[in-house]
Amino acid sequence: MAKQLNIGMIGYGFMGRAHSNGYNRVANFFPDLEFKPVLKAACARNAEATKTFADTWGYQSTETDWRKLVERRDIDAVDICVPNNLHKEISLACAAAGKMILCEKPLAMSVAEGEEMCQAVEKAKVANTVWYNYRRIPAVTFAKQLIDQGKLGRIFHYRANFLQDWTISADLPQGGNGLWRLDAAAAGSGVTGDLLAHCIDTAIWLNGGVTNVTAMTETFIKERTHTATGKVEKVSIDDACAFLCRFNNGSLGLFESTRYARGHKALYTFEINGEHASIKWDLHDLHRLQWFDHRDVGNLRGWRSIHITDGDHPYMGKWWVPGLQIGYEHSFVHQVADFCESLAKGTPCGPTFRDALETQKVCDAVLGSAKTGQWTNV
Ligand code: SOE
Repeated sequence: MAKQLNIGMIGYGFMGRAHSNGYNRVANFFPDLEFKPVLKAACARNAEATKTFADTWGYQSTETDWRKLVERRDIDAVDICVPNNLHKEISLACAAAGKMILCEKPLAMSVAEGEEMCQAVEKAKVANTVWYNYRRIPAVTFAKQLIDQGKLGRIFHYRANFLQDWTISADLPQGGNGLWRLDAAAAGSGVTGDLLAHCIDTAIWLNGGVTNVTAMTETFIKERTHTATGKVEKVSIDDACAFLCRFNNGSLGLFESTRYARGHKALYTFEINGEHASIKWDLHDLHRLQWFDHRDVGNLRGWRSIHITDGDHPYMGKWWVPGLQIGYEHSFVHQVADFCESLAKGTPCGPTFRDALETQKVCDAVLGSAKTGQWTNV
């Protein structure tokens, strides 16, 4: 009989749904886990909307004050799915109450905040993880295995993009549901914290730490109506960001993100060039890993497109039969499964707050460099 892991969810937006789906499906596909999530309570300020969310996803109860949820004795783990400016306060309260934390990315508004959060969870010794979900797309996890096995040899280049186009209209307000991502007071930054943070997390995981960066950012639409005040206010987020970096292993990095790439909805791609082989991955074709191996016989050498759906590919043995693929939402199921497994083993579930702080450090260095125009150490 599995032990219950009682979840308290704060927030009910897009991510609240993605995480709830992960909790709901995990036991069907990972039946041997020692812990099974139970959706105990959902919490948000709007009582009616919270009730609808709770009924839709199967939460047993609702709260409208996150402090009450954190204090509840029947909650083991709190999922923080609210705008970034609330991550720190809620995390500190959870740590003080001895609750485990699953926090939406990015960890915090700044390195200083993130450091405080790390100290709080480490002092309280509560399990913690940050939802950088793309690590757990099977093709990305497989790339990690290939790199760790040394199949690429020495790595020379790491290239990543995250391109979207949903904020091009000047009529789009800042602030409010979904649109808080455009409001620096709630989000901290624009594409750097929202999109590049994913690319940086994956890059650090696959290729190790970053030494220094040089960056540029742009805010294309300088003023937008604020949903809360109804007034036209200055936009302080970065709409686009590009940076170069050096990794600790001597390789060079090139990263770009924007919400102004007309035609691209969520095009996260990366390419890694090593001494023996190269890897390419594309979120729009997420179950494929492109692989080029210079050690192949010369006249057969070329890019292979590996369909990551076999039982011996990461996570895939848990799903359907070989050849049948899974999607975006499964990365969250995998993170829940790994969190439950690490609880059983008493090991950390990466990315922990401390791991996510490394990403935060790169983000802060990128934004700092864009301001000064100087190379900046991480
Ligand atoms: C923004 O549009 C967003 O939803 C991010 O907030 C997510 O983290 C990313 O995975 C998809 O895009």
